[in-house]
Amino acid sequence: MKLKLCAVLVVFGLLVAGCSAPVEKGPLPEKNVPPSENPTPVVNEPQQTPKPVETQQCDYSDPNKYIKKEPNCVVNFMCIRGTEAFSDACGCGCKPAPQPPVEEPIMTSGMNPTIIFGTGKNGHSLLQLGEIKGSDGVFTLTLLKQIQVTSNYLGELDPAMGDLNGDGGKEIVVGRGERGNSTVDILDLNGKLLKRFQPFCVPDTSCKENDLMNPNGATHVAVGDIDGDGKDELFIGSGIGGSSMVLVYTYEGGDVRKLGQFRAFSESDNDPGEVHIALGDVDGDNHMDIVVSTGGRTQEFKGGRPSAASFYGDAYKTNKNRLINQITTFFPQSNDPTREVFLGVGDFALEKGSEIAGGSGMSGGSKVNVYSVDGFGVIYFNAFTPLENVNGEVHLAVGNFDGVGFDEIFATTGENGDGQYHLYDKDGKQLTIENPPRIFSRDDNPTGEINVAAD
Ligand SMILES: [Ca+2]
Ligand SMILES: [Ca+2]
Ligand SMILES: [Ca+2]
Ligand SMILES: [Ca+2]
Repeated sequence: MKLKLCAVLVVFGLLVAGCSAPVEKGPLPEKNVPPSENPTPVVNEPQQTPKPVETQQCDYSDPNKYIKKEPNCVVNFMCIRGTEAFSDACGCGCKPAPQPPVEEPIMTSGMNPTIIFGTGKNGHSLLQLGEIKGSDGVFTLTLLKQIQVTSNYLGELDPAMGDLNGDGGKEIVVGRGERGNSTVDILDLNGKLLKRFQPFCVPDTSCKENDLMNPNGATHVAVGDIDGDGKDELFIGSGIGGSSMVLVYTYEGGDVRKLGQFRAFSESDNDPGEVHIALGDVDGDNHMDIVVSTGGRTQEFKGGRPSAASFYGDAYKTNKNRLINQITTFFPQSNDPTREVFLGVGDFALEKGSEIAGGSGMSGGSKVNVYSVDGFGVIYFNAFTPLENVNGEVHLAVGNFDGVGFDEIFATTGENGDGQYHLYDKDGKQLTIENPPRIFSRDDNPTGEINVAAD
């Protein structure tokens, strides 16, 4: 509780304080208030005859002792720190103030990461926190902290970052690549494990008939505040064989609670059953939407539908998973046999709502295509040359890294891409990153695939 604004007077050598509300005090000595130097006049000055200043000091040794016994007397003294003034039927005085609630410390170590990277296939299960800044079209990437996550079989991590508990600090969410046992971790920025869970049934355990299966064990994650309560929800997409499931969780009190789930694609639209997820308001109604895209292929997959992105508006609020639209991101002539699309959502055009950026999957030619929710193409460009990124897969993170104008697109390589990255503006023009650091060493991330997310 804040103390009332008090003026301190010196009367007969004793410190006496008079509080401003209600203002009941003797006239101030004229010498303290030269008219020409008093720009803020006292407002609501009571017009009644001022009472004499209370000359009795608070009994600081016993804050519970009443100073005056007169019922509802005027509080015109100052209470020490940790106590507060009261006035009630018994009198008035100082009493112990209620203790402020103990807030959960924000474990940020002063870091403000805006981008997070995870090792790709056959990597060493590492995360890297970074900060991108930009000024006058020149950007810097500063690597802040590398975090070792408990290894999974193929060492691939799919990260996301956001404020899950609403304390103003960011948490890290980590999904897994192939054979990752459907694991999802929540970490603080120092890498401390806050929660580990497996949202799908893990083979080798006793799965029941209605359990959600995810035989490949990959989990793709995204975070965003879907219900507008100031806390980011956690979205998990299935891996290959996982029936295109999207699960929505909230993190509270150190645990996770499932809010809902839906199937993002029919089997014919996404035979592999793997989904990538991004969050953003794509239809401009000020409610966050869930954007999902098709994943990689299975051995048996023989082509079929071109790769697609779908948008589910108000899915959480209405619990109806209303499909806003489904668009084709890459057409068959793009020669992308996997139909996989890596997603980013951001503001790249003046139109209402955010646009959807899709990065091509394996053998997709390192393409980035940006669409409006209506399916109109906004930008098309190649994020890497064939030599830079041999298999043509592009991972994306989107953010307004320089804080001005539209969002930028941060693109990283897929397998056999040597861990390279580039930054692009809304027109597909490559932006300069000064002295770009290597994100993971070749030993730590031998295939050069980098998963990336921004917040
Ligand atoms: Ca937080
Ligand atoms: Ca929320
Ligand atoms: Ca929306
Ligand atoms: Ca910008």
